[in-house]
Amino acid sequence: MAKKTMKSRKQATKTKKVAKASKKTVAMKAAATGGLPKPSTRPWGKAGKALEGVRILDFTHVQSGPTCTQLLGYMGADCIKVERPGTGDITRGQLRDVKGADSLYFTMLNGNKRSITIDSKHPKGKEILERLVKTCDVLVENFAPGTLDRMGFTWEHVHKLNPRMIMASVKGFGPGPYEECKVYENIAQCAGGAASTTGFREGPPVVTGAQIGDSGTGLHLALGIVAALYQRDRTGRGQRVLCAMQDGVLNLARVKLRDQQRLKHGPLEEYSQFGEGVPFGKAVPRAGNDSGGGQPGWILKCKGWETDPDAYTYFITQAPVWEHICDLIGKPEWKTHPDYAKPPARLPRLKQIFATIEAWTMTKTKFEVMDLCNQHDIPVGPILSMKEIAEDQSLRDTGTVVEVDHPTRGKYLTVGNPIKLSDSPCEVKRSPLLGEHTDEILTKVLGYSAKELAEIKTSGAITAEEKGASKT
Ligand code: CAO
Repeated sequence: MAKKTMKSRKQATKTKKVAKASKKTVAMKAAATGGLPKPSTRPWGKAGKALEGVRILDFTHVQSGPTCTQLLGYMGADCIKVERPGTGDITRGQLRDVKGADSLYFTMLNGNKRSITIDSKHPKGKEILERLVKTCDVLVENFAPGTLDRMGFTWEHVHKLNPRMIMASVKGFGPGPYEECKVYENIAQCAGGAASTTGFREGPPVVTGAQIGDSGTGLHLALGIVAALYQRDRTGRGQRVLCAMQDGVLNLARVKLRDQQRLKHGPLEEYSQFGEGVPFGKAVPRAGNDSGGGQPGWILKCKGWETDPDAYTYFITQAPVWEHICDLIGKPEWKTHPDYAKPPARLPRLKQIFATIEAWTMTKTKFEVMDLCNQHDIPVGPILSMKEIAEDQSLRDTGTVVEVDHPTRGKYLTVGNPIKLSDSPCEVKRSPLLGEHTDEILTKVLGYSAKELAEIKTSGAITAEEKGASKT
C-alpha cells in the first residue's frame, strides 16, 4: 500500500512537472502572439463563420427584430426562431402573393434560421423556453413594451437563469413619456426627424421607402449584440442591449440635427431654398432632392422620362470637377464667369444651373449620363427601379441579390449580406417553415428524450391550442 502510495506520489509529481512545462510552453507561445491564438493557416473562408458557436434565441417578429437576427445568421450564428404555434410570426401570412405559402415579407427576413413553435404562455412552454435561455448566448426580441415581462421573462429572471445571456431588444421609444407605445416603421420615421425633413418644401412630410425605422434599427441592434459578445469575453457576463427605433432613425438623420444648429447662425446656403430667396423658419425645412452635403446635387430628367418614371439621374456639381461639367454640358464660359466659376457664387443660382445641366441629361439615357460623367470623375447616379435592381447581374455576382429555393413557394429573390467579410463568406439559406425544426431543437439542442418529446407533444405546449382546451 505504502509502495503504491510512493509510486502514485512520484506519478503525481511527474504529472505536475509535465503540466508546469506544458503551461510554460503555452504561456511562451501566447506571449509570442500577444496572448492571442496564432493566425489560422486555413485558406480564407475555410476557418469557420464569424459568429460560429453563437446561439441566438430569436424571439423576434415583423421586421425590425428579424432583420437583426437574419444578419447574425448570415454571419454564422445559429438562430432559433421561437414562434407561436399555429400562426407563427404574423408576417408569414401578410401580403401573401402565393396561396398557402409563406409571404415574401416573412421569407426575405428570416433566412438562415431554424423555427421552433412554443406557446410561451403554457407552463410546459415556459419550461422549454427556460431551457433555451440556459443554452443560448443572446435573446433577441421586439415585442411591445412589457410583453416579455408578462410572459415571465424579465431581465432579472433571464440573467439569473443564464448570467452570460445578452438580452437585446428593439422598442419604439427609449425611457420617457412614450416608452409604453407600440411603434411601426413610419411612426419611427416621423418621431426620429426623418419625415419632417423629407419631401418638398411646399408639400407635406414624406416617409422614405427605405425601412430606416425597422431594418435600420435591426442593424443598430446587431452591432450592439456583437459589441456585447466581445465585452462578455472579458467580463464573463451578459448585458442588456436596447435600441429604440426613434434613436436609430435620429442617428441616420443626424445631418439634419446638424443643420438645425447651423440655422442659428444664418440661412442654410446649400439648400436651394436659399437661392430661391425663400426665408428659413425656426426648424430645418424639407429640402426636396438637395444633396444635404457641401456638394450641391439634384435629380434630373434623362432621355425617356416622359414614359419611364425612373428615367432620372442624381447629379452632383462637385467643385473639383466643375470645369469638366462645364465642358460636358457645353458651357465652357462658366469656367471663368464670376457668377459660376466658384462654389459660393453658384449657390444662389443652383436652380438655373441644374436646369441647364438637365437640358443636357435629357438628351442621354441615365446609363449614358453615368458612363460619360464617370469618365471625368463627375459623381452621378442613375435612379434604378426595383426591376432593374432585381435583374442586375453584378448584384447577383456579389451575393447582394440572391435567388433562394423554397419548398412551398418556389424560387424567390432575397437580399444577401450587405456586409462582406473576407474570411466569413455568407451562404444564404431559405427561411424555415413554421415549426420545421421543433423536434430537432427539442432533442438535439435541449436534450429532451424521445419519451419527453412525446409528452411535450401531447401537452399542447408546441401545438396550436384546441378550442376549449385548458392549460395544465
Ligand atoms: N406564444 C404565446 N403568445 C405569444 C407568443 C408565443 N410564442 N409570441 C407572442 N405572443 C403574444 C404575446 O405574449 C402578446 O400577448 P399579450 O399582449 O397578451 O402579452 C401578443 O402575442 C402580442 O405581442 P406584441 O404585443 O408584441 O404584438 P402586437 O401585434 O400587439 O404589436 C408591435 C406589434 C410591432 C407594434 C409591437 O410588438 C411593438 O411595438 N414592438 C416593438 C417595436 C417594434 O419592433 N416595431 C417594429 C415592428 S415592424 O414594423
